[in-house]
Amino acid sequence: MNKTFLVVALIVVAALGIWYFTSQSQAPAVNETENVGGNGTVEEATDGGNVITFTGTGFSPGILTVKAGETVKFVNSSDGNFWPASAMHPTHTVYPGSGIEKCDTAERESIFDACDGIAPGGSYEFTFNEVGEWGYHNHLDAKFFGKVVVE
Ligand SMILES: [Cu+2]
Repeated sequence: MNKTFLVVALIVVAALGIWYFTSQSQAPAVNETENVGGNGTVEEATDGGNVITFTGTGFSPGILTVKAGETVKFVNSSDGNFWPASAMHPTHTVYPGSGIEKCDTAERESIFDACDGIAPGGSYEFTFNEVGEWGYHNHLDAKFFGKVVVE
C-alpha cells in the first residue's frame, strides 16, 4: 500500500515537473509577440514595411511617419472585424477627397477608408500621397484611433 502510494506520488511530481518545464519553455513566445508590436518604428517604415497592427486594445504604432507616396498596411490582429478609415468619425472627410459616402461609388478605391469590416488576419492598404498629419480610427469601434504623418 505504501509502495503504491510512493509510485503514484512520484508520477504526480514528475508530471508537474514536465508541465512546469513546458510552461517555462513557452514563455519566450509571448516576448516575440511583444517585439512584433514594437517593430513598427519609423526606421523600418522607410524599408517599405509600413505596417500598423490593430489588436483588441488599439493600433500600433499609434503614430507612424512615412514619406509621401508610400503605402501603409493596416493589419487586423484582433479577434473581431476592423474598419480603418480617415478621421473624423462618422464622416471620414479629413483626408483630402475622402468621405464615407464615397464608399458606394467608383471612388471607393482611392479614398482613405476600408469601406467595410475586415476579418481577423486580413488587412487594408492605403497609399498616402498628401503631406500632412492624418488621423484615422476603427469605424467599428471609434474609440480606437491613431495617426499617420506623411512627410
Ligand atoms: Cu468612422
